[in-house]
Amino acid sequence: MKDYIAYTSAETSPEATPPPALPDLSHQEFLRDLMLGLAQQRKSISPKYFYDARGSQLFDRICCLPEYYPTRTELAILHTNARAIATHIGPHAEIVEFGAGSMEKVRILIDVLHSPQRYVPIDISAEHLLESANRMRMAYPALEVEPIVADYSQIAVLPPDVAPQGRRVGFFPGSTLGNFEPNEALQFLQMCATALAGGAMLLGVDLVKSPDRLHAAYNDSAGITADFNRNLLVRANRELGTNFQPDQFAHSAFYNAPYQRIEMHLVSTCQQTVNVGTAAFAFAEGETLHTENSYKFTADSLHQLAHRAGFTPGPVWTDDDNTFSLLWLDAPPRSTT
Ligand code: AVI
Repeated sequence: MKDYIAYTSAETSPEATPPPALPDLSHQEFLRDLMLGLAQQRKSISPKYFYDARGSQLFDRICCLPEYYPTRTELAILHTNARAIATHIGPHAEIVEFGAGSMEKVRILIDVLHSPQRYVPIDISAEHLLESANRMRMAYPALEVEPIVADYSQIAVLPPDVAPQGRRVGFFPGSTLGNFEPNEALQFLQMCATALAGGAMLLGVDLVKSPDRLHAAYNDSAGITADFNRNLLVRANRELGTNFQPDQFAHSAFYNAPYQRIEMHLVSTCQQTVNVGTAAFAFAEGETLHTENSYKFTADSLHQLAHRAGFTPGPVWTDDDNTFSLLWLDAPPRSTT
């Protein structure tokens, strides 16, 4: 029996199972996106390129920083409400985790579920996914663990349901939804509503709060977020042969209140030119490369978004300070045609 499924972004059917995406292919995509992003009047690049091995390690460190409240707050909400959430999920469930990473949070749920049937973690990082999936198999021998190596935002079709007596529940913690642009967030949730028809989704999102608290979370005193931001340039130099001078780019993160989002940028500290492939891109002093948006939500904005995506919002679990929330969203019924 094969112990994982690999999808490319072009093929999302479980019947078509090509080998894991070749590194060259992802380099080509990175090169194309970087060239397109640098050619824009306002230079930008997708935050998905933060997560090479070093970027993932730096992100793990960010999650433990005193200023970065989302991870520990979400973990606390999960611990406090695990049994109530388990009642909603019900027995014999199948949990599909989008962007599974270390699978730490899902364990809190699996530990209290009644006879969970299958766990389907989806992640683009094959090595990390398969290692974590093996740890899950050892920790939960009765649970079927079926990892899928793929860009979870492209998975329109999930493997056939194995648990007809239980529900299929999507789990998307960590407020990663906030790293999508609003139209992408809607499209992703619409895709989830279809893929999870008859089931539900548990979504973890960061909430709008005082700009000072937000600012501190993305400008930590140890400088880990700055390293995480600059690592994108280090990665480009290594993988694409670009000649960014990371120390000539300053980390900048601020709360853009009208858009309800943290913006992260790399600010060129001098006039300089960067070579990417055969092209050269000029940076004026003070010009920025926009590397990430992290949208924050309100109860209202979340309800509207969920409705527009086709979900029916249910209970919301939050902390006493309304810092972070976990939302239960019922997917539409399965179509009988
Ligand atoms: C992964 N994501 C939800 C994090 C966030 O808060 O937007 C990424 C991050 N960027 C800087 N710090 C953490």
